[in-house]
Amino acid sequence: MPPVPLPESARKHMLRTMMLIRVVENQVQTLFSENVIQGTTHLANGQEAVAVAMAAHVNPRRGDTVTCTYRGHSHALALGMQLRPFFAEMMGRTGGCSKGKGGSMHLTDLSIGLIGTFAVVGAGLPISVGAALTAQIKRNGSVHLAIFGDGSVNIGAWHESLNLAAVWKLPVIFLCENNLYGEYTPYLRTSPVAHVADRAAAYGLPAIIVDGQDAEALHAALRQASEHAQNGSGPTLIEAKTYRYSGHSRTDPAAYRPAGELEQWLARDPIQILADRMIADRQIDAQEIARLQAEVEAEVNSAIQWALAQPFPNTETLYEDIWAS
Ligand SMILES: Cc1ncc(C[n+]2csc(CCOP(=O)(O)OP(=O)(O)O)c2C)c(N)n1
Ligand SMILES: [Mg+2]
Repeated sequence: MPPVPLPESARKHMLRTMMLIRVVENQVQTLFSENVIQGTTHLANGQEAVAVAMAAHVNPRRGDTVTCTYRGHSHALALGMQLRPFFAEMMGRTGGCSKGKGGSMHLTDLSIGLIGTFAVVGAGLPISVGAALTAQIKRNGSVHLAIFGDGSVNIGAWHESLNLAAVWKLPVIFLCENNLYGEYTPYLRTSPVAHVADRAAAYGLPAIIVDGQDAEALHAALRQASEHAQNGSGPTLIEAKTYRYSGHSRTDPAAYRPAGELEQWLARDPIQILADRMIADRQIDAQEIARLQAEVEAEVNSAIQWALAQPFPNTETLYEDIWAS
C-alpha cells in the first residue's frame, strides 16, 4: 500500500511522537542497565511508525480497544499514556499505570483504549476478538485492534481468532509487526509461507502488506482496515514489514543477524523517512527538529525524576486489584 500524504499537523504529531518513543526507549535501556528498571524489557526502536499510525485510528471515546504484546511501550505512548505513570510502572512504583505491579510487559490504561499488553505469545488476539464481539452486539461502531509479532502466527489462538472473527465479521484489525525474528529465530525458519499476509486467504480475509517504516503508508492501510470494520465487512490482516534495531530483550546482543542487515534497516529509519518528506515539503527544518528533540528529552527527563520519587507498593496492597484472594 503506497503512502498517502497527511495534513501537516498530523505529520508533525506523528513525527514528534516517534521522536518521543525513541528517547523513551533509549532511557529505558539506560535505566535497566542501572538496575532502576528490573525484570525484563523489550524495546521497539525501529518500529515507531507502526505505533503512531495505529494510534491515529483508535478512538477510546467510541469504545475502541487495543491489545498488544510485551513489546508494547511504543503502542502505549502513541495511544497517549502519560510519561509519569509510564516510567513509574517501568520502575515498579505506585504512581504507575498498573500501580507498579505490572511493569514493562503489562502496560494497561483503559482510558486510552489499551486493555492489555500480553507476555504470552498470541494471547491478545482472542481478547480483541471478544472486544469486537461486544461491539457488534452493542452496535456502538467501535473498532478493535490486536497487535502481535510474526512469532505468534503458529499459535493455535492466532488461527482460532482469525477464523472466528472472519465467520462472524467482527470489527477487528489484526496488525502484525513482522520484524523478521521471533526471539532468536528468523520468521522463514518457522513459517512455510513468505508473508504472514498469505495466511489471510485461509480465512477469506482481506490482507494488506505495508512498509512498516513508512508512517503514512501504514496510516493509509489502517484507514482502509478501519473503514472495512466499521461498515460491517469484518476483519483485515495487516502485515507491517519492520525491524527491531536491538535484540529480542535486554540480554540479547542479536549476534544471529547476518552482517549488514541492521545497517540496511537503519538506512530506512521511520523517523528519518517522515522527517525527510516534511523537509522536502518545506513543513519542517533541521532547527525545528532540534527544538522538538530538546523538548521531548526535557519531558522525558522530568517524568523520570518524578517516577524516581514515587514509593514502591507496600505489601498490604498485594491482594488488591486481583480477581480472587
Ligand atoms: C505461548 C508462548 N510461547 C513462547 C513464549 C516465549 N517467547 C517470548 S517472546 C517470543 C517470540 C515472539 O516473537 P514475535 O511474535 O515475532 O514478537 P517480537 O518479539 O518480535 O516483537 C517467544 C517465543 C511465550 N512468551 N509465550
Ligand atoms: Mg518478531
